[in-house]
Amino acid sequence: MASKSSWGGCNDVSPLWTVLNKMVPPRPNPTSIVTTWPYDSVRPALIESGSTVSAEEAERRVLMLTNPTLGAPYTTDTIYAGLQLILPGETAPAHRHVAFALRFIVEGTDGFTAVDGQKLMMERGDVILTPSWTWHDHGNEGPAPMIWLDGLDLPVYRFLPVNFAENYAHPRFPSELVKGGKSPLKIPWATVQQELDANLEDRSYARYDYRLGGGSDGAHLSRTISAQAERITAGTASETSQETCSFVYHAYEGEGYSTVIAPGGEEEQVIKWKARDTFSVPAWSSISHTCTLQSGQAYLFAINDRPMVESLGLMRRN
Ligand code: GTQ
Repeated sequence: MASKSSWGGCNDVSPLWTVLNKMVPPRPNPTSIVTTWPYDSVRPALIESGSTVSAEEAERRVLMLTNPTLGAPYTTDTIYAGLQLILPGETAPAHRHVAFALRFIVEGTDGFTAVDGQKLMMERGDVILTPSWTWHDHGNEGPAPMIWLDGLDLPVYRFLPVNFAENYAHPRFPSELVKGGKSPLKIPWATVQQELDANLEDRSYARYDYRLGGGSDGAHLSRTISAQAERITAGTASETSQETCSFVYHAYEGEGYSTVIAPGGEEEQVIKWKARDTFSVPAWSSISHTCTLQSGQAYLFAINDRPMVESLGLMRRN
């Protein structure tokens, strides 16, 4: 049972005036902190999990990226992320849940996600969507481990406890390979990079917001979480931005660092990254990305909570 509160001889009441500043703070006040998951550290652990537990047994063989202040399922206050491994020949059995999931493919070839009968092959940099309540299973028909970043809206269900799941009666939901590989549920990296690289000479920085249907006026990838990609030219930095969104960043290509000032903190944190590293950025952080390559471009992918922040009328930016 929860601890009892009382005041003035009355049970189950508590004085607001002792906590008002915490409940109604002078600025956005996320609990999560900037955290980094260098791929060089996570990958060996993930590979080790491959010899400890099978994908079938684990159902989803994932190392969750847990924010140290909050634990699972929080990577930021609103976003869950994890790195999932499927070894050659394995299947992660079919299930469906209320939670929305997106995946960003990190390594491997000839892996697939089947979503409601559509079998989608996955390549590095692809984003694959699993909308709420769609049957999905994963498999690896290639010769090497398949690893991807899962992004889900699981923290939402801590205050809206309506997420639930169902297992399919068989490991795989019947699916057919999608002809030509094109599906509204798959956004290949090439289309994203093409957008980011438009006017490469004139713009040292570009941001692409993933939207359903690919255009700039489509809906966000879900009603809770979505994604963006950013390009930074060698030797340059992006302008500093501050939004009431939180982010799980994942470096796709290149090298650089991000400077982050979390809300309320004076201190600037410098996060060094290279391809395949992941880091979390709490809401209302000031953030700027620098590419330290001698030439070329760095590309960052990020899961964000923009849809819910916008739809609730909570979007603020500097
Ligand atoms: O692939 O369905 O990382 O349900 C966490 C929960 C992945 C999934 C996760 C999930 C999934």
